[in-house]
Amino acid sequence: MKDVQIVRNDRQLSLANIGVAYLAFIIGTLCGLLQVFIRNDALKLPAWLDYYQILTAHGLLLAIVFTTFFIFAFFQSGMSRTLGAFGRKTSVWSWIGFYVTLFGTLLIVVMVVSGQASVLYTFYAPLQAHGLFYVGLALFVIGTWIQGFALVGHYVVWRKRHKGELSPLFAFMTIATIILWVIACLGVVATVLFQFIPWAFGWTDGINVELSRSLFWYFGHPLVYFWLLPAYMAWYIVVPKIIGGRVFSDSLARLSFILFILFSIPVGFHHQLTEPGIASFWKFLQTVLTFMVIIPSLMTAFSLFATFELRGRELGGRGLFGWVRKLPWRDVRFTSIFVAMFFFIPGGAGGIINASFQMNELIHNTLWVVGHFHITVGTPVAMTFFGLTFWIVPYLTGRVFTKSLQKLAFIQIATWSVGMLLMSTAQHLLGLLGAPRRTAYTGYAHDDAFAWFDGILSNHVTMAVGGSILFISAVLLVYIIVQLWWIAPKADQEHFMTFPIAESDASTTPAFLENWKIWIGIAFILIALAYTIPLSDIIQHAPPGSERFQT
Ligand code: HAS
Ligand code: CU
Repeated sequence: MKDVQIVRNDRQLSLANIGVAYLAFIIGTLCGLLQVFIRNDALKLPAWLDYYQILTAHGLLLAIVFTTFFIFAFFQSGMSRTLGAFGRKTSVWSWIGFYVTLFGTLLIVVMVVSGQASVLYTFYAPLQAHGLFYVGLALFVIGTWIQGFALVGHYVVWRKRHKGELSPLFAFMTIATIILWVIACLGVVATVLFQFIPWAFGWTDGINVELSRSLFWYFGHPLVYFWLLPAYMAWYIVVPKIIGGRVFSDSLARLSFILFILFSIPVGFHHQLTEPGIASFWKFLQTVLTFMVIIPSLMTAFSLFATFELRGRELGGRGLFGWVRKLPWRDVRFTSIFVAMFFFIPGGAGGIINASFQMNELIHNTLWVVGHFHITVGTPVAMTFFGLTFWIVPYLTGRVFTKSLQKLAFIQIATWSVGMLLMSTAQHLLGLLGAPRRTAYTGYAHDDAFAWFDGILSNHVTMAVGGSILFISAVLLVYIIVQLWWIAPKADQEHFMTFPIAESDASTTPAFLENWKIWIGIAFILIALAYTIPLSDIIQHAPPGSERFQT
C-alpha cells in the first residue's frame, strides 16, 4: 500500500493545499467573468462593488493564491513520493507554514472584499491599501517560506543519507524552484516591510514610487517562473511517464532549471521599459538578460519534442510526423498537458515581443499584455495544473477516476482551450488597436472613437464570450474535483491511481549541477550587476515622496 499511496499526514497536507487552491480558483474565475462583462458595457456594478476591487480579487486569487497553494500541494506529494514520508519536523513545519500562508491569504481577502485594498495584484504606489493588506502579503510570503524550508529540510536529510548521490529529478527541481522563490521574494519583502507598511500606517509621509515598483518587479518577473517551473516539472517528469517514455536528458533538465535560477531575477526592468527614472543602459542590460532566460524554455521545448518523437517512433510511428498519432491522445492526463504546452508556443513568442525594447512601447499599457498572461499563466500553467489535478486528487483520496469523469475532463479541457483562444486572441488584437488595460474606462463598445474595435475577433464581445466559456469550464472542473474527492468509488488495490514519475538516467549527469552554492552565488552576482547602480540612483535622486491615492 505504502508504495502506491503516500502516508496519511502527507496526503492531508497536500489535500489541504489543493482545497484552498480550488476555493480561490472558483471565486477568482467568477470575478473574471464579471470583468469581461463590465468591459463590454453589458454589466453595471452596484454601488458597493468596484471595478478595481474585482480586478484585484481576480488577479490575487488566481495568479497568487490558486497557483501557490496548488504548487505546494504538488511539491509536498511529489517529495513524499520520491524521497519518502515526511519526518516529524518536516510535517510540523509544513503545517505551520500552511496555516501562516492561509492566514495571510484571509487577511488579504478581507481587506479586498471590504473595499480597502483595490490596488490590483501589482499594488503600485502611490495607490494605497489599508496597512493590514500589506501585513497579509508579508504573512503570505513568510508562510510559503516556512513550507519551502520544510521541504528543503526533508531534502537535506535525504542527501545526508545518500552521500555522493544526485537527488531524484523531482526533488532537484523542487529545491531549485524554492531557491528561485526565496531569492525573488526578497524584493517584495523589502518593499512591503520597509516602504508600504510604514507608509500605509502613517509612520512615514511619502513613498519612493520608482523604488517600490523596481523592488516589486525584481520579484514580479521570477514570480512567473515560480508558476511555470512546477508546470515544467510536470512536462519533464510526469508526462514522459504517462506516455511510457523516459526523461530525454537528465542533465539538460537540471541545467535548464539552473539557468532559471541565474537569469530569471535580474530582468525585472522589462516590466518598466516605459518608466522614467531608470537610465536606458540598465533597461538594455536587463533586456539582454531577458533574452538569456528564454534559452531554458527553448531547451525545454526541444527536449519535450524529443521525448514525444522517441516514444512515438518506439510505438511504430513512421515518416516525418507519423509518431504524433501514436501518442496516447485518449488519456486526458496527457492530452490536457499537451494542449497546455501548445499554448505556450504563442505565449512564449508574445513574451519575446514584449521583451523587445522598442516593441514594448507599442503594447505596454494595452490589453495585449492581458492576452499575454492569459496564454502563459492562464493556459500553459493553469491547464497543466488541471491535468495534474485529474490524477493527484484521486491519488490522494484513493478514489477512482471513472470513465464518465474522464469524459467530463475532456470537455473541461476543450472548453478551457476554446474560451482561452477566443478571449486571449481578442485581447491581443484589441491591445494592438490601442485598448488600454488596468482601467475601468468602458464605452469601448459604443463610442464612435473606438469603431475599430468592431472586428470579429478584435471585439470586446468576443472577449466576453471567451470569458463566459471559461467560467463554465471552471465550474465543470470544480464539479470533477468534488467527485474525485468525496463521491467517486473507492479504488481497490489494483486500481489505485499512481503518481507518475518517469525514469531519468543520471549516470552521466555532472555532480556540480547539484552544488547549489555555486548557482546561488552566481545568481547574486548577476543581480548585483543588474540592480546595484540603478537602484542606488533611484534612491539618491528620489523626488519628494508621492501623495497617496485611494480608489
Ligand atoms: Fe511574460 C508581462 C516577457 C513568459 C506572465 N508576463 C507579463 C505579465 C505576466 C506574465 C503575468 O518583456 C504581466 C504583468 C503585469 O501585470 O504587468 N514573458 C516574457 C518573456 C517570457 C515570458 C520573454 N510571462 C511568461 C510566463 C508567464 C508570464 C511563462 C507566466 C507563467 N512578459 C514579458 C514582458 C512583460 C511580460 C516583457 C511586460 C510587458 C509590459 O510592458 O508590461 C519568456 O519566458 C517566454 C519564453 C518561452 C518560450 C516558449 C517555449 C515553448 C515551449 C512549449 C513547447 C511545446 C511543445 C508541444 C513541446 C520561448 C516550452 C509542441 C506540440 C506541437 C504539435 C507543436
Ligand atoms: Cu517579466
